[in-house]
Amino acid sequence: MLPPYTVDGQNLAVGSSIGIAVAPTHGTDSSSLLRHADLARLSAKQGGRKYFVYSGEESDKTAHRLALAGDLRSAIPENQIALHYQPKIGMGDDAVCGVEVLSRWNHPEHGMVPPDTFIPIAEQTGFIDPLTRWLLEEAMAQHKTWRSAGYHIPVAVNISAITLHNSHFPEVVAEILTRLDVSATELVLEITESAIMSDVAQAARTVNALTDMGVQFSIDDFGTGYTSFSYIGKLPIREIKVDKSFVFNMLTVNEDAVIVRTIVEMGKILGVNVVAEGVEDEETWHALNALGCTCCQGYFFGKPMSVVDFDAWLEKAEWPVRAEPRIISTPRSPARLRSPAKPGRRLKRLPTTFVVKLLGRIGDRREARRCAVRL
Ligand code: G
Ligand code: G
Ligand code: MN
Repeated sequence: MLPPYTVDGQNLAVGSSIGIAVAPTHGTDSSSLLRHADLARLSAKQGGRKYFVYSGEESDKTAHRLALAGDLRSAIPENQIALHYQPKIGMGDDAVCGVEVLSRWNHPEHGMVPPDTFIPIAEQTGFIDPLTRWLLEEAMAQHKTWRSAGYHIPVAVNISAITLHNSHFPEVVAEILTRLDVSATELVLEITESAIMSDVAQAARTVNALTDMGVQFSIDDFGTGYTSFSYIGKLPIREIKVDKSFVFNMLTVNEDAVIVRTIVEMGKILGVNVVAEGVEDEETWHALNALGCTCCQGYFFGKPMSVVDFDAWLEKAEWPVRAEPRIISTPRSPARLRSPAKPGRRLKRLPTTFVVKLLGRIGDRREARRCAVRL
C-alpha cells in the first residue's frame, strides 16, 4: 500500500476501487449501468478488493448501505441520532464511576440502525469526524446537566481510528471542553487496539496531546485485537476494558477465566484500571470483584439507555452516584514503566505461561514470547 498523504494535518490514505457493469447483461441504459457499477464499486471497497464485477446478488445490501450513506448527513440536523448511556460501576464502593456513550440512529424509514452498521458508513464517507465532534459536544453538555443535578458522572465516548489519527482532533476536543467549560478529566476516550496499531506514531501523538490536557484513555475490546504489548506500556492509558466475549462465560469456560484473570493481573502490574464489560449476572460481578477488577459494565447493572431512561435509573439509586469527583491520580508515565526494577519484581506474581497463552491468543506470538521473556 502507498504511504498516506498529509493534507492540512490529516493523514489521507488514498486507494482506488473499480466497479464494473457490462451492457447488456447488467443494464441496457446508462443510468442503470452507472448505478450497478457504483454498487459493484462499493462491494469492492467493502471487501477490500481492487475491482468487483456487478453480480446482482449483493445489490440489496449494498444499495441499502449506499442509501444510508446518503441519509446520514441529514441525521444530525433532523435529530435522528440519539446518545444512549450505559453505566459503569466501580468496585469497592459499588458506585457509578462513569457512563459509556453508545450512539443510535433512529432512521425515519428503517427504524433503529445499529452503530455497527452506520459507524463504518460514517468512516467510509468522511462523516465520522463531524459526527464524533457532535457526539462529544452532546456528551459533555449531558455531563454538565448531570453535574448541576448533583451527579458527578465522567463520560466515555468511542473514538474511531480515523478520528484518532486526525492531528487536529486534540484541538477539536480542547475547543469543546473550553466552550462548554468542562474539565478534561471528565472525558474518557475509548479506542481500540487495532486503531492504535494502524498508525502507532500518530496514535501516540494524539493520545499524548490529549492526556497532557487531562483527558483519559481507555482501550476497548481488549484481548480481541492484534496487540503489540510494548505499545500499551508506552502510551499513557488509564484503563483497559476486557472484551465481553471473555466475560460472558468466565464462570464456566476455564480458558476465558484465565484470560480475564490475566488481564486483571496485568492491569495491576501496569497500574491501569481494568473494566470488565458484558457483566450480565451477579455471580460474574462477584467473581470480578474477587479478582480485583476496578470497574464493571453490563446488562446486570443497566443496558445502554436513553437519557430519560438513564435519569429514571439514577433516581432508583440502586447504585449510588458521587456528587464530587474522586481524586484521580495522573496516568502512570511511560518513563516509570520502562524502568525495569520494580515491574520486574512484581511481574513474578504473574505466571509466564498465562501471559504467553493470553498474548498468543491475542495474536502476535513472537511479540508474546518477547514480552514473556522480558517479564
Ligand atoms: O451499542 P452497540 O453494542 O450496538 O455498539 C456496537 C459497537 O458500536 C460497539 O463496538 C461500540 O463501541 C460502537 N459504537 C457505538 N457508538 C459509537 C460511537 O458513537 N462511535 C464509535 N466510533 N463507535 C461506536
Ligand atoms: O465495543 P464496545 O465495548 O464499545 O461495545 C459496547 C457494547 O456492548 C454496547 O453497545 C452494549 O450494547 C454491549 N453490551 C454492554 N454490556 C453488555 C452485556 O452485558 N451483554 C451484552 N450482550 N452486550 C453488552
Ligand atoms: Mn466501547
